[in-house]
Amino acid sequence: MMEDDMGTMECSALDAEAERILRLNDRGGYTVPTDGLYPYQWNWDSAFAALGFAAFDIDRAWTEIETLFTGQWDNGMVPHILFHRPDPGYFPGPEVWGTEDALGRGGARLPSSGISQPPVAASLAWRIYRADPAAGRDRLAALFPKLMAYHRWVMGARAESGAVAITHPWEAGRDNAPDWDEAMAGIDPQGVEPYTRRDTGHVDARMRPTKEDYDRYIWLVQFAKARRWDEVAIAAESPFRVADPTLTFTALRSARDLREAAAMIGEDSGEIDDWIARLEEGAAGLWNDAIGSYDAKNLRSGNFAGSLSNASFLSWWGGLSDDRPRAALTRILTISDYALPSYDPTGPKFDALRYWRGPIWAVMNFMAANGMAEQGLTAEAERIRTDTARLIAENGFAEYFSPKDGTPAGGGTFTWTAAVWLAWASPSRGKV
Ligand code: 2M8
Repeated sequence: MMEDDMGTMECSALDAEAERILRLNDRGGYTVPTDGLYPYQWNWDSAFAALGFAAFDIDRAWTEIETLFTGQWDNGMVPHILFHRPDPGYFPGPEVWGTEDALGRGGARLPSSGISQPPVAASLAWRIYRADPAAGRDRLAALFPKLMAYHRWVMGARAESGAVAITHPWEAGRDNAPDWDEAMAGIDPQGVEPYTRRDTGHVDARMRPTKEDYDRYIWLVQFAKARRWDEVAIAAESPFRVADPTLTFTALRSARDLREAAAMIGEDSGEIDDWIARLEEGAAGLWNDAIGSYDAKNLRSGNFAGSLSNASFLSWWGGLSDDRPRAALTRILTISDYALPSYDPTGPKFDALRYWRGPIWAVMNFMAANGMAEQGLTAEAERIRTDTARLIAENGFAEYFSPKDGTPAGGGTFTWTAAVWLAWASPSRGKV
């Protein structure tokens, strides 16, 4: 759909609906991804929620990120979930994570998970600042040391190969992506305590990870909990350690945006320059010639996953002008009715509705396309933006969408889909 194809009335109705969804999912200072299925504050969802709020309520946008950082650990880590208020509708809850006496948690005041997520907060905070510098200057300056501590943790705890590694599939945010299949197969989930999934009570099980996946997710949580969430012990002993394009490219992008923020505030950026150099080198190591794209790498075996994913196309968002991924991108855009699928539709593991093994995710489209536009791939970027708008206009603010026919999947009235609409996909807004 080109901009002109959507009537002004339809567009403003969707703008209003997106705003309503953000308000609906607002729990007072933080936003849940969607009611029921995800009743807590998630790290990267929240940063995107802030971006959405910035389109109509800049103060509320800053509050969202500030609340996220109230859960920051003493070691700088920002958890992937903050359990502000108990809710039995989600598994695994705080008692399963058991982070109370975690090394690194220090005086963190909030119950939380023990792992992190793609570090997009710095980039989105920078974007929100640029939308209204007068409103954002002091708020960004106050957040800056916290953002620096977060990235110091990312670089210190996870960037031993230059690229940024995950210790659990949930850290990549792409929970059941084929990227982790080899590393997950290396886990024997013996000794997992009995548990009851809650997600399949909210959403069709065919759209969710399998039981084999969940056994391993919980096994990895128990493994790290038994080590008091000690990053050094986990790095030395866990069977699961995978260098991930999502974390690597989002960390690289955030480092570049932090450098801009440092210049604005008048802070030295020497440390950030080092991070950028290390991450660029690490990113280069994720290039997999065999599939002509960036790829995840199992740091235990040294093997690439062989997975052409939507995260593969975040290299432009990471600020790399490398043109090599363009051939794969052109192929994916040509064969897809809607872009960008989370996994190559011609690949052996493609599944149109199963979560991160095929479906389209608005937040990934936002980052991929904005990166492409910045690097001169304007036609590709516009194709992805109009596809995102069409998916939402035709199917609503779903968690994700089938790349075959746009079928909405997962949860509905979804915060980050609404946010991406307001900040970027909507023909009328798109101003953040
Ligand atoms: C999904 O992940 C959570 C675990 O973190 C889950 O399935 O329970 C992912 O899509 C993740 O990227 C996202 O942040 C989260 C909340 O939307 O849901």
